[in-house]
Amino acid sequence: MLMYMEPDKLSSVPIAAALQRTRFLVGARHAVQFPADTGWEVAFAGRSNAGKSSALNAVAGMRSLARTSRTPGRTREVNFFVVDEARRVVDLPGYGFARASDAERRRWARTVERYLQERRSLKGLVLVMDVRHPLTAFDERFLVWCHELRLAVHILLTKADKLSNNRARASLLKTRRHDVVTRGQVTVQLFSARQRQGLPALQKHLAGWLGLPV
Ligand SMILES: Nc1nc2c(ncn2[C@@H]2O[C@H](COP(=O)(O)OP(=O)(O)O)[C@@H](O)[C@H]2O)c(=O)[nH]1
Ligand SMILES: [Mg+2]
Repeated sequence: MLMYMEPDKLSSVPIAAALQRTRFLVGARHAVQFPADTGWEVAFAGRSNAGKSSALNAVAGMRSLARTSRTPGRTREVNFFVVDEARRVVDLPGYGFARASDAERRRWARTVERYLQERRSLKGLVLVMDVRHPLTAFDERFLVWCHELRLAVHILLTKADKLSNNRARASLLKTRRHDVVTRGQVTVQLFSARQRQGLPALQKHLAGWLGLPV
């Protein structure tokens, strides 16, 4: 039976369906454990507690991810998820976690730097920030890093449900105007995992990077 659907919903359905098949593959502590570097890959980054896992869950409907991200140790790993045999989504370990030692921070930097520098299949990065305090010092450094590596970045200003529309919009405009953003290959959008706000826009962005038919 044919049902009427709004054009925006209609166009996002096949992408959504493809992304919803995403499954956990492996948690890597070292680069040697990364899966074969072929096809298309997109990575999610951001400070711990920014809302990275919730955004990934919303986009990929990964029930297993929610569990994965609560497993001790897993949040310090590079977690690989497969969309299909040629496409992957990666959850990078969050930075700025509270009780990390200097040695842990150095290990984080080494693993993530190595991943960003060497990953040929990496087509773009989703950088997740809390809409209430975007562009922390570390976010800025991370963006400079991505700029130097010529990596495309899509900033997700998440937890938009925590602000009024006006204040969320103000945060969006302020972030878009920041020179670390205007300088590079960077796009910015509002998002809420809780209210599924901005989900079709994020799915379209991912589909573009992953070479999924839109
Ligand atoms: N209100 C609201 N809370 C959110 C949203 N996304 C995540 N959170 C909450 O923020 C906290 C951290 O989320 P999580 O996804 O685990 O962050 P991660 O450490 O970056 O993976 C949790 O308590 C989530 O419930 C959102 O869109 N809206
Ligand atoms: Mg997480």
